[in-house]
Formats: sequence, C-alpha cells, structure tokens
Amino acid sequence: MMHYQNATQIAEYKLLIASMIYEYDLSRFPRLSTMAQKYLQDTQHTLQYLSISLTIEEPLIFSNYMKWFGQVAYYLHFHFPSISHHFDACKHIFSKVFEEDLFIKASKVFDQGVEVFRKSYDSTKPRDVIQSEFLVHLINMESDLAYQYIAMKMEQGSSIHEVFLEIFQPTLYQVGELWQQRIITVAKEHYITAAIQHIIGKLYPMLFANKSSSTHSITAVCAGNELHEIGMRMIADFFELEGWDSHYLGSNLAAEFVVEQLLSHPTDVLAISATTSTHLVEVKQLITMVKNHEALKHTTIMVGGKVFNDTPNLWKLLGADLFASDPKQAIRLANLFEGEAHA
Ligand code: B12
Repeated sequence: MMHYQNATQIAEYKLLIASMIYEYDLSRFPRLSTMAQKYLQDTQHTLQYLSISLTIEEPLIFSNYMKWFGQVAYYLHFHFPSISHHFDACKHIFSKVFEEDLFIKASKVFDQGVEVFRKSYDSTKPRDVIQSEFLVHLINMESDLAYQYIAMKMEQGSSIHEVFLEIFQPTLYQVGELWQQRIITVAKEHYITAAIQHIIGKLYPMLFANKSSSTHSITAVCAGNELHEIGMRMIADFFELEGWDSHYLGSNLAAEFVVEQLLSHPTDVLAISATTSTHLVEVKQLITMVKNHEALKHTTIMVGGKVFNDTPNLWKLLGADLFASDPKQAIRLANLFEGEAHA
C-alpha cells in the first residue's frame, strides 16, 4: 500500500483514497452499494479541500468548507449517523495511508472540520430568503420584466453603483441560498445568472457614457477555472467608472497566458478573483509567477472574492499586496497604493 507524505498528494490521489474509504465503509454498511458514485464524488471534494487547507496552511479553509457541507447535508436530508461513520472511515484510511507526520497534521484539521460540520448541521434551519420584485421576475423566467424593473429604477435616479451592489449582488446571493436550500433547480440558477449578465450587458452604453480619462490601469482575471466571474467583472467596471483603464480577461485562463498578457499590455494592478477555495493553488501560482518575473515586479497584486472575504489573512498567506472585500474599498486602496508608488 502506498504511503502519502505531503498534502498535495491527497488531491493528486483523491480518487484512490476515496475508493479505499468507500470500500472500508461499504464493508461495514452494505447499503452504501446503491450510492457508490455520489459517495466517491463527495469524498473526493472533501479530500480536495483538506489538501488545499493543508497546502496553504490555513485550517479555516477546511472548516469553512465543512460548515457549508453541513448546511448542504441538512438540506439534502443526509442521515447524520451515516455521515459520522463516513468520517470515522476517513480517519481509519488516513491512518493506514498517510505517513505519520501527514497523519498528525491532517487529523488535527480534519477533526476540527468534523466538529464544525456537526455544529453547522445541527444549527441549520431553513431561512426565509427575501424575494424582491426583481428576483420574483427572474424566478418566473420573465427576464424582460426584470430588465424593465432595472430600467425604471435607473429612470427614478438609482446609480449604477446602487443597481449593481443593492440589486444584482444581493439577488445573486439569494439565488445561492435558494439553490442551497433546493428551492430552485441548478438550471434555474443558471438561467437567473445568465439573465443578470444579459441585463448588465444592456446597461453598458449607460455605464461608460461619461467615462473620464484614464490615469491608471488594471487587469482583472478569475483564478484558474474559477467560473464565478460576475464579481470580478463588477470590480473591473467600477474601476473603469473611476477613470481607470480596465482589461477584463474572464476565467479559464492559464497563469502563463495572464503573464503573457501583462507583458504585452502592462497594467499597474493585477486583480485576481476567487470564490471557492479549490482555486487557491492557482491563485498562488499566478502570484508567484508575476512576482518572480523581473519585468512585472512593479505590478501591484490585489485579490478578492468570497473565499478571501470568508478567510481573513488568506491574501497575506498567498503573497498578494492588497485585498479588498468590495469595490469601494478596492478603488480606495488601489488609488492610495498607486498614488504612493508614483509619488
Ligand atoms: C452564479 C453562481 C454560480 C454560476 C457562476 C456563473 C458566472 N458566470 O459567474 C455557476 C452556475 C457557474 C456556479 C458554479 C458553481 N458554484 Co456557484 N454560485 C453562484 C452564486 C449564486 C452567485 C455568485 C455571484 O455572482 N455573486 C455576486 C457577486 C457580485 O458577488 P461576489 O462574487 O462575492 O463579488 C463581490 C465581492 O466578493 C468582491 N470581489 C469579487 N471578486 C473580487 C476580486 C477582487 C480583486 C476584489 C478586490 C474584490 C472582489 O466584489 C464583488 C462585488 O461586490 C453564488 C452564491 C453566493 N453567495 O455568492 C454561488 C456559490 C458561490 N456557488 C457555489 C458552488 C458550490 C458552486 C459549484 C461548486 C456548484 C457545483 N456543484 O457545480 C460550481 C463551481 C464552479 C467553478 N468551477 O467555479 C457555492 C460555494 C460554496 C462554498 N464552498 O464556498 C455558493 C456560495 C452557493 C451556495 N450557497 O452554496 N455558480
């Protein structure tokens, strides 16, 4: 049997380790035979988050994942004793396949996570998700009415900032909550997201009608294959509104291509967004590549997104220069930093 020595191997061999955990659990609870695929999938997720948490040396990454997993397990009506047996099975296999050092470190983080899971599972209650008029239109798949609602708000004097931060952002967070509680389907979540992106697109002529001249520049990218891109897009748009030149690159771009872009079109700031912690290794790789490149050593690296909002100090651990939780703070910090850099 192979013995793993470091945290990255946990992610590398997650299918193999998950299979061993499943086989062990199955030998004690034969009824698990009906759910092999789901079991293996969920276990691989848990191993992936454990690996990242250990690699980055931030236990909160795994605990936050287990908090979320506890809520999901509650809404999916998972059988609590079965999950407890599953966690025991994980520990049993860890003790067999991890070298002693790794086992000690992994057990500490894993045990904390299991405790957080228990508390989260026990304390989760269906919460009322406020359904605004805008969200109700989207749930009813009436995107034209949703657009008319936004157009009316703007006619009544709402600014782009208000529409983005007081309507789109809370609506999207509510959509996440509704999806997690299984009140709306994955397809509906996709529909609503696409509809909001479409509405944002329609607002662009208004957005950039009075753009002032550029003083600084920013490149904005989502980490690795991080698909949550609306937050990064909003940040880039707000910088643009503040008179910065913004180059928004979207997601699914390998680090070497980001570096290539920065070399051909240098900007003062590189902004990187991450929502889930599964993309943190990619954030770190990109930061390291930019920092190690002689021609890019003056590029200021700013990070943000849900995982950074949920994990204080993570930005420092990854070597970023700045972190901001929202557009206002991002612009204030970037202006301050760039002002000082050019003073
Ligand atoms: C829409 C959505 C999706 C869409 C994204 C589409 C798109 N084109 O962007 C799709 C369907 C693809 C998706 C997929 C998944 N999703 Co999703 N998704 C969401 C949802 C509902 C909204 C995200 C969003 O747009 N928010 C609105 C923006 C404006 O907010 P924001 O991202 O926080 O950005 C603000 C700040 O954070 C900050 N900011 C953001 N980036 C940056 C960068 C910098 C530099 C700075 C300074 C600041 C900054 O400023 C922004 C503006 O204020 C969230 C719910 C939520 N609570 O966020 C779930 C959510 C994030 N998803 C979740 C999950 C689990 C997934 C999947 C794993 C699901 C699955 N089983 O497939 C996949 C992962 C895909 C991947 N590889 O990344 C979970 C994450 C849970 C966790 N562990 O943290 C959430 C929280 C849902 C939930 N309640 O369970 N998702």
